[in-house]
Amino acid sequence: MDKLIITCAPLGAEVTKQDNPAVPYGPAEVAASAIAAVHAGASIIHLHARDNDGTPSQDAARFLDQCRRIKAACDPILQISTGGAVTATTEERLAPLDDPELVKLLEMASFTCGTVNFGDDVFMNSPSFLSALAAKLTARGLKPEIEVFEPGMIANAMRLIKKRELQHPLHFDFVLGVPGGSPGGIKDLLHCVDSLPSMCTWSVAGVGSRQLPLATVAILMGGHVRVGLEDNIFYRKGELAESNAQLVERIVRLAKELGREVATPDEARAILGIERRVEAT
Ligand code: KMH
Ligand code: ZN
Repeated sequence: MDKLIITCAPLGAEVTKQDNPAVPYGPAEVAASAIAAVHAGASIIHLHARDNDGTPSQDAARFLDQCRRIKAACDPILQISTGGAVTATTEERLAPLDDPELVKLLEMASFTCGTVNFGDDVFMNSPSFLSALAAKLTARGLKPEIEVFEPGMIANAMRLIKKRELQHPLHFDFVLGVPGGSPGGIKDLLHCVDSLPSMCTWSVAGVGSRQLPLATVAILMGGHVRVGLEDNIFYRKGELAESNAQLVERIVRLAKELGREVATPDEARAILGIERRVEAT
């Protein structure tokens, strides 16, 4: 088995400080939380941005500020969200990829491969948006992380491969347990994994109470794991997580117990076939 890649998603567009005060807002808090997660064992940071008051943002300058602060302290693979919030326009979601200073610091970007109900909302990812996003990521030399909220999105990714809009080897992240998407039972994860061609890599981001059981199964199966407050604000039932680092530390402990070594950022680059774009500081 490859070493285990741990991705941390320190904040999303949905959970707030009202849900858990450890959710970071603004570049300084986001960077501090991400740096602690890297020191705990994360090798990929999946980044959203928020204004200091918590409003979700796709502002390139905010992403750039976060990325510079993180890169000054450590060297994870930086992956920005192109999903943003369900209220973001497609133009807003693509805009950060047009900032050359930001793109220099990135190695990946998220790529949700279809439209899905998302709680009481709809997360729109039309075929024309997917083609535009694929073209942009290819032009920028960024590796997509194919976010799969339900298994139909795997078939969508394969259609884009067939049309040569995406290239193998693809890396998938199964985001399971969002109301409206796959419920995130263990059989749901097995079905997703079984649907992938052998050259693909995958991780799982279990949402809420699905985080720990799905992460444990992924460690045992040779997949990779995403944790973080974007997906889950609890450490265990009724107990809020103290930090992103705490959630990463638990995965590192579990991996050790289960005999799986944890990948460094450079080892994660090698596993994912990513060529380093930025010299480590
Ligand atoms: N906030 C969700 C609507 C991504 O980062 O690409 C979308 C999301 C996926 O979080
Ligand atoms: Zn996200």
